[in-house]
Amino acid sequence: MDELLEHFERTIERDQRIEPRDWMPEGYRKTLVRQIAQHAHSEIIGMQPEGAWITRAPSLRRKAILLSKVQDEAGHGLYLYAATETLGVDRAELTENLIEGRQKYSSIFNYPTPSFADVGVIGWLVDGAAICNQVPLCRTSYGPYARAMIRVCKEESFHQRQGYELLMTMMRGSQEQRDMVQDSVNRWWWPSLMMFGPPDGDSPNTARSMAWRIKRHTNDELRQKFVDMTVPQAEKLGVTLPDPELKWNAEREHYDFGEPDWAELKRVISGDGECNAERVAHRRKAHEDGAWVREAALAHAAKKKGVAA
Ligand code: FAQ
Repeated sequence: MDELLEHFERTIERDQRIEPRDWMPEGYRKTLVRQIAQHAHSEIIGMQPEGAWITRAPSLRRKAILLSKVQDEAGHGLYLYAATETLGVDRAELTENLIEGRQKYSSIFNYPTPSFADVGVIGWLVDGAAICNQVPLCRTSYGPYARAMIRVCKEESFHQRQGYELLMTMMRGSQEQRDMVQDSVNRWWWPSLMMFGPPDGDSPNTARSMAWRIKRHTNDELRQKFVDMTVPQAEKLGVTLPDPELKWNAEREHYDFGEPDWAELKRVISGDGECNAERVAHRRKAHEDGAWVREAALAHAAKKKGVAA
């Protein structure tokens, strides 16, 4: 046992990957299942806020782009469920955990999308935050998760650009369109900062996950990186970020920014956000409506096996 643990620790120290067949401490496996499953659920639930706009997109071009983005999110969810399955859990069980409220998904998807500008702002801010968080995860210590992140990040990059391009177009439009963009930025800015999780002093999992190199940066480090990256983009776009404390700190060479409402994050994570009930009910219905597909696929697989035997 000591030898196995030593080998595991040496692999982590050398920045090599742990693979599914390798021995790993139970806590490491559990942490990965928790994080990767939450990540997969986020991608799947994350299809809903923008998906609501597919039938109402203002042009064929916008509809095609949005459709493709939402399909990519389904793909990300599937790679991530597959990565979780390499840790010995079953995808059906993970879906049950999500719809029964036993596993979390990102707080950000519990906010409503009342205007088409929200599609652009989700691409710009939410995918932007996702990229900040996920690029370092391409070097996470668990091989299947790290490899899934490489493709996911490439696609998220396209998502962020389409969001920014949509907002650029709207900002060149009428005053009403510019107001829609500003209103949307006002609503999404703080929830986007909360995506990175609680502040480091209040984050029970960070120290352990950093030691195991599952996480490569702390929540606050990534939040700062996101702010630094986004402020110049907001200036170029011509929108105001709704934080009076936001200003360049020449000494730190970073932007200073205000404190997100952590009580709101806690509330949303614990199920009491504006759209939590709706998101989970929608997912549950889609799962139940899809039961016949799963049954048909199993029957087909059994039949093929019978023929082959
Ligand atoms: N929402 O100790 P920590 C996307 C929970 S991107 C909900 O700091 P940890 C792409 C946390 O689970 C979004 N829960 O936890 C897309 C823990 O609870 P537990 C998904 C949160 O794990 C874009 C507790 O609070 N990305 O989907 C949140 O070390 C556009 C204490 O927190 C990922 O999942 C939150 N915001 O750090 C799709 C990235 N924050 O489990 C569609 C991978 C914290 O102990 C459209 N995950 N919690 O009961 C991570 O990097 C980490 O898990 C963190 C949290 C940073 C999210």
